[in-house]
Amino acid sequence: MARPNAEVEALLREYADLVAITGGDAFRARAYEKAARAIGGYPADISALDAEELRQIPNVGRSIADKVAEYLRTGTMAVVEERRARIPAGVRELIAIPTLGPKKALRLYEDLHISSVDQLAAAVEADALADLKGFGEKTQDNIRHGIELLRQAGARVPLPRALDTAEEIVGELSAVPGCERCAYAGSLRRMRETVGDLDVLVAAGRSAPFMEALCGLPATAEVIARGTKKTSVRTGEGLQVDLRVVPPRSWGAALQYFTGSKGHNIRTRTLAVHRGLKLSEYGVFDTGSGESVASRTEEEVYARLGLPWIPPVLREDRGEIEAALGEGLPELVTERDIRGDLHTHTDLTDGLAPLEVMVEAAAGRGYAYYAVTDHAPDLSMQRMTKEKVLAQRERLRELDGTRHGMRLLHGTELNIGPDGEVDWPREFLAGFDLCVASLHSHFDLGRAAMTRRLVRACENPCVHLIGHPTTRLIGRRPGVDADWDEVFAACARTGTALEVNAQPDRLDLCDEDILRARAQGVKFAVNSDAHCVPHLAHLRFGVGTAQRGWLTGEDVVNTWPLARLRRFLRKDGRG
Ligand code: DGT
Ligand code: CA
Ligand code: CA
Ligand code: ZN
Repeated sequence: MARPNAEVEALLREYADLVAITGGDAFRARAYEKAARAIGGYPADISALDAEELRQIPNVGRSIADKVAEYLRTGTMAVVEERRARIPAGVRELIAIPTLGPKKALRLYEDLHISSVDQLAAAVEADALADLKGFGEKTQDNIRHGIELLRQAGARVPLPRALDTAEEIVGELSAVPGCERCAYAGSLRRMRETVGDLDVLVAAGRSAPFMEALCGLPATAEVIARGTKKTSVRTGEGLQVDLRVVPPRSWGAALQYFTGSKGHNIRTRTLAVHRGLKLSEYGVFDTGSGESVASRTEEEVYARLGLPWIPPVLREDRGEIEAALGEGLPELVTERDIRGDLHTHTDLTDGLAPLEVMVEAAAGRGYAYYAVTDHAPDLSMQRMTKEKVLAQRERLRELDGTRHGMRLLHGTELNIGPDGEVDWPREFLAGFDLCVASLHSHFDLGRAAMTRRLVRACENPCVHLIGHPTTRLIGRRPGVDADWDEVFAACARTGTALEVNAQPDRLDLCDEDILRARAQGVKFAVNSDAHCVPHLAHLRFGVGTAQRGWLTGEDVVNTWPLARLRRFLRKDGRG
């Protein structure tokens, strides 16, 4: 995403929050929220646009366009500065706590002068909220639980933000004279769903110019520690970056060591010991002679241990060493293998872009097929009707095959009701090429009822794919409780695929659930769930998650040729 778009999106979101906290009208806060989404989702860099051009972006009216133009011109937005002066930043932090709304946040600030999550946690522990109106036992429990959730994810950064920062830093350091190699390692290279800190490596003869460069980067807000081997800084967004400069001959060993995971490294070091070797970030050494026997490339290092090179996404000590020594590593699905996206939206429901624009962008990604799956009527705020969806189908059939020959599938995203039933009668559903079914409500049914509900949905012959199956939101909402092994068995039995939803705050199913489902023979679809053009590119995070779940092209139905996919969609077990 273009950086100015992301900056303006963040600023407008902040303004919306501040309006809500200060008791401004809810409509106004929502208008800013919508404009923030639209600008974040706008495919072109907005920094070259004037107020008039900004107004062409959906959901951006005159007043918002003027404020954005002001920001692009001056670097600040006066209305935001005014509100910031009235409300400490920590109060806004409070509304990040699930279930704590802006009204409660303001009350906590005005009545108890609470302006940070830590202060709130302390107040709950000290039972200081008891006398506050509207903060009964249940609310306090919710707050306690919400703080816990926030803290679990808290210090960790979502994958896309970590990746943007890492790519920027690697780009800058690669341009420093004397740089032989530069890459990021750590959990980001393993594509974990959140990242604790960035680990950047440089291979060079002298370290000083790189340490200097890192400290001077625009992204760097604070230098934590500066040394000759390692320097740590913090970015303006609060992400820590550890830079290590290693001699070029140690590159492979250092990359292997700092990619981790810790668990994987313990296994590789043990393997080395069994072979009379010692493995460190400097190389593989003969224990007897102390001589270095491998260090220049990762391939060399692994080969010395009797292993093939192991893809970083597998390095979690979840059986990859055994597989590498035995039956072989899986041939992981790649982004290039994906022939089409099977879960996407348009502005007919809550997407931002019209059908034509989404289709054009999808064709630009080289897809062979593409499914449009707008929301079904039971999600009543989307106001879907039969007439609307049939009109969309007609338009879609006209577009079918006209963009680089890409084939279009007409689908819908159904809502799984509390009893496992879905929208629309069966005859009507039969008219769709593809039905995704997702949970959008009733998340607290209890384990048995939730399991029955999901199994029921799988047994529906019209349901091909369960969307974002657990409905977790990383750092904000845990997944629903169900007997997942039973659900996975139902998927395998009925030929219902499970989604690996690529939205970075979902990544649902997650890697561990994928591993469990795959063991039962379930098939998967890796989808963007795009609500605007830039979201289509989120697919890479879904592919990373699928790889962490050991999936191959054979496991993922949207890598298959269309004819085979269509057979699978008949749900007759002959996929
Ligand atoms: P994170 O930052 O929490 O998302 O996760 P990682 O895996 O990036 O962890 P980090 O940044 O602490 O360390 C980067 C890598 O360096 C880690 O994956 C493995 C290696 N490493 C760090 N400390 C140790 C250690 O004490 N023992 C071993 N074997 N490896 C370590
Ligand atoms: Ca790290
Ligand atoms: Ca680190
Ligand atoms: Zn969706």
